[in-house]
Amino acid sequence: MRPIHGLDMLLARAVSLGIFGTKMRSVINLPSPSGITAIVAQQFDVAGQIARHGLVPIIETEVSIKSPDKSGAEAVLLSEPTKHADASAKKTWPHASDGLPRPVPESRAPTNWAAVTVSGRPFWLVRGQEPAHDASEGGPRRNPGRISGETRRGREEIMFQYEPFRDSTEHLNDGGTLRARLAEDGYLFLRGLLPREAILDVRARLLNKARDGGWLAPDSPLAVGVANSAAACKDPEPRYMSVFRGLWSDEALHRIRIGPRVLALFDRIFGERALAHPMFVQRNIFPQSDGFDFTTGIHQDRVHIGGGTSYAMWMPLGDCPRQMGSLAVAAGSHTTGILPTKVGSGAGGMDIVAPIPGTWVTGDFEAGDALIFQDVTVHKALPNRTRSIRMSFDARYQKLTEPMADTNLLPYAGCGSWDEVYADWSSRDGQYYWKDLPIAIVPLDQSHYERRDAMAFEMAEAGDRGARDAILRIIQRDPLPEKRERAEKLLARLDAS
Ligand SMILES: O=C(O)CCC(=O)C(=O)O
Repeated sequence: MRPIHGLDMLLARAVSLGIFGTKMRSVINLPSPSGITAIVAQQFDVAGQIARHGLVPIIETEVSIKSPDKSGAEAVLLSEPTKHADASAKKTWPHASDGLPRPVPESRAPTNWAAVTVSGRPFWLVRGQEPAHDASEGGPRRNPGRISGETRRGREEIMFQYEPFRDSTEHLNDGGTLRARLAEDGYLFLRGLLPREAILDVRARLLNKARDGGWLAPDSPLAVGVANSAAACKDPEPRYMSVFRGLWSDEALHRIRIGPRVLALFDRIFGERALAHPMFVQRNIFPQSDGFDFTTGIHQDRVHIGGGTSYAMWMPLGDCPRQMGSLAVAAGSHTTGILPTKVGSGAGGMDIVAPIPGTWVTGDFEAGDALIFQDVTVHKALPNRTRSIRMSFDARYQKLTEPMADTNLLPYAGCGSWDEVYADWSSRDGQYYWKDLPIAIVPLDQSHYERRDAMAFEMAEAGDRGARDAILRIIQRDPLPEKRERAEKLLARLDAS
């Protein structure tokens, strides 16, 4: 490779944009041992520079298919990369009889990659095969050549292929087209719905609180939001909630979802007056690591939101490229009704178990972009593979004339009463805005949670830690003291096992 001038600056910029890693390619023509050794050493040198920025380098040295002695050159090449690996990695990096590295099952790499660490840092080597289709996923159709991504559930890696979002920005002021697209796809992707500066302002307010709560790496710029990995935590763990309460109560955050641009958009979509639910979710997703994963699983919102038909607006608080864990929706999945769920770590401690209809779509978000989707549209988050906390909020909207489930009138679970939420606000603007509205309030259909809880108890009794998130939710949120007590005992048993 030719020297890359200004690489450190470029890498720092890549980190700030949430880039996950890099790929470098060198081509070998002849079986020259000294030349090949130099090429591989150069790749590992540059990879070290890349890894020092926290990015994952992909090293790709390959023999040209036009080489006059292709197999000779490959034989020399195959012995090279292991020379640079840690002793521990060498031990766990088995080779097949053909000399090709085999995937290391314990690694974080997708299954078709072999991983090796050098000086304790991960380097990933592409093995050069297409991933096998995981039939058990039964998911949406794959589209080779499109954006690829991975999701990690436990130790499994499942490869998905994503289409890009259909962009509806140019139809922002045309309620008829927005309605037609929602009816067709179940979602709308809108660029620049809100001013970038307004979102970045809310982001800075929340990051300040996150830093005070110990969530951020002390020596990094606030705006990048680099996580303190030792503080990684998730909703509803007590150590998450103690910091989160301050974030969720932030007055600028509350106002942004009920601002005139947002409400006017939903008025246009509905063709009548829209109602913003008082309850909404603010999410802080710490980076995925070997010991931590809080990637939102595949789900539909209807079971959690209830009432009539509602629509979510998901908005990252800052730029959110796919690598930071942006949202993906299964376009067209909204016509299939409510799909069966199992206990999981997804929204409300549930994940969908049925094959997913539709086509997965996703994209990179910039501050101010919004994704709107119906309450039966299947969706999930991508894993956060950056070093920063992914901050976002998702709020719900419906026609004022439709019924709303009672739970949407409450503050977020664990955040106290509305008076407590508003206690530190500097103005009353936006407080109790729903009080005088003619809302038909109905009870939330709890049957989905009841099924989840029965399943979680059964799993926890059998020592299955997959029930832990659901058990935590019962402890924090269930109104029945005897149920909470049973969950507490089971959690203690799970954590001791
Ligand atoms: O942000 C996430 O991780 C999940 C968001 C989500 O599930 C929703 O908006 O309904």
